[in-house]
Amino acid sequence: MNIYFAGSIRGGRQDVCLYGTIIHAIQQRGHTVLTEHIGNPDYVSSAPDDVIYRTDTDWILSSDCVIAECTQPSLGVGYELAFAEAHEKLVYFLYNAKAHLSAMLAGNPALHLYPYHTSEELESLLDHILSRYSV
Ligand code: 6IA
Repeated sequence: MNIYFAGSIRGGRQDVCLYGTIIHAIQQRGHTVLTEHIGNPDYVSSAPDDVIYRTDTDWILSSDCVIAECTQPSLGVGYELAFAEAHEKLVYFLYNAKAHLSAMLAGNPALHLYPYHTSEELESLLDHILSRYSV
């Protein structure tokens, strides 16, 4: 399956290694991550913002589902998640249970929210989410 992974870029790169771990775990389970660069600590891009916007929204539309790591707040991730929801894509929200998740996510009963405490818990949540998708 083609999975769009969303994680903070200009919102702050504190969790970039965590993103890399999640992306690797998704790939190890046999799926394609359209946005592998999100987990690369050295990622730079000279593409203009309008090209980034068009590429990313096209990828969301072509993806089978969206998985987001929402611990680090990011305007871009929030926009992508609302865009995906508006286009009837399944979106899975992963976040550290200690994070103060925005009420706009935490308060929406229609969302698939997955708080986790440990990296083991995160791995088993990914297993749970990805078991719905055959390779
Ligand atoms: O507001 P943010 O930058 O934190 O938004 C991050 C989200 O928007 C990610 O999930 C990305 O899919 C998307 N996004 C934002 N900026 C970029 C980007 N280059 N390249 C690809 N996707 C992006 C920005 C240039 C960067 C190297 C500084």
